[in-house]
Amino acid sequence: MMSGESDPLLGNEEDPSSESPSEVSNILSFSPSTDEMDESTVRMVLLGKTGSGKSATGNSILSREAFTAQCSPESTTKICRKENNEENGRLISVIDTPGLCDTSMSPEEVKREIEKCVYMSVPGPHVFLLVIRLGVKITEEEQNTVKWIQKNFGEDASRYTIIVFTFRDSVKGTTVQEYIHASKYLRNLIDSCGDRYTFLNNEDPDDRTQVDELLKKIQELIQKNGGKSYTNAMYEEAQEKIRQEEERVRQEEERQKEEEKQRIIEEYERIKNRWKAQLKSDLQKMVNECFNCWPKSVFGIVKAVMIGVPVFLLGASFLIVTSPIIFAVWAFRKIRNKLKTEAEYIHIAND
Ligand SMILES: Nc1nc2c(ncn2[C@@H]2O[C@H](COP(=O)(O)OP(=O)(O)O)[C@@H](O)[C@H]2O)c(=O)[nH]1
Ligand SMILES: [Mg+2]
Repeated sequence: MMSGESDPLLGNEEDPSSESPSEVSNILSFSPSTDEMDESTVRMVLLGKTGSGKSATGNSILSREAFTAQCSPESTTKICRKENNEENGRLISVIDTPGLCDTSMSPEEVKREIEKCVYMSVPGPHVFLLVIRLGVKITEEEQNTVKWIQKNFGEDASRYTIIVFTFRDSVKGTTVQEYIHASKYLRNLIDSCGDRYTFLNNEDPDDRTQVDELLKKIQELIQKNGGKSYTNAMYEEAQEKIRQEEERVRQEEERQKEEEKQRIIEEYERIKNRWKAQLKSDLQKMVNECFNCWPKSVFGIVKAVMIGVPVFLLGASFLIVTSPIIFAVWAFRKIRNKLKTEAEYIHIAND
């Protein structure tokens, strides 16, 4: 799966509450048939990505077309299906599951269906066959599928897992051993599954040695586990761990949200107080400036009055004092001129 794309498996993990109690109890109330209770039955569950060859592997093991193996990008197996076969006097029960990255099913549906396999194989599967296709690049989607299995079935599941590499025929020019050992991821995966793996070419149903080898490995594993199978309790424990982890993540997210909220409130208060202080200081400055201006203005007015009034009074007094003199001089000169003119006239007349 490319990063950024929605992962039906991981998406599924985010909502444990999506399973209604009634659905879970339906699964739990699954009643096993007699063969499942038979201690000699070998119970195996096929897990893996869509198209990895799960159904074909089931058919190879059962030596018949029990499941529909199809070359389709979408899984043809929508529900867990169980098929039995007798092999050397021993009953083999194979459960085929939907592809873990099936795009035609919702993550909830896939999870619900896959978890049925545990209850379908009561008292529990002896082995999980983790099917991985050879010859194609191990994608992020493939890795997520494995992660999903490890997470949902828990750490215990690896003790019951055998990796089945299908499409053995597609590896050309190098041995399959060399092929898988060239990948660090596959080496680590094999290591985490106790070095248990095998190869299959499902297109060669006549080659029984490959199936016999797988059955031998399954037998060895059962013996190693003392005949015990993976149990519902282990599954429930793994699910409880997931729920606890999800709860922890939810609480962590809530705590982070709360912290973010507090940080925003504090930031808001800090900005508000800064602006308040700024506004207050600006106002104070304005008031101070006004008060500083006032005395200057008053002094200016007083100064103008004190200088202007005496100057005005002086001017007015000068005019009052000088104007009669000027008038007298003017009148005297006027009378003198008149008298002079009249005297001249009389003089002329007397002549
Ligand atoms: N060449 C080759 N084809 C295979 C092998 N295993 C499965 N296939 C083909 O791969 C396709 C998908 O297989 P299927 O079992 O339906 O995959 P599932 O989705 O995992 O169940 C089918 O066409 C199979 O015939 C194999 O080992 N070699
Ligand atoms: Mg299938």
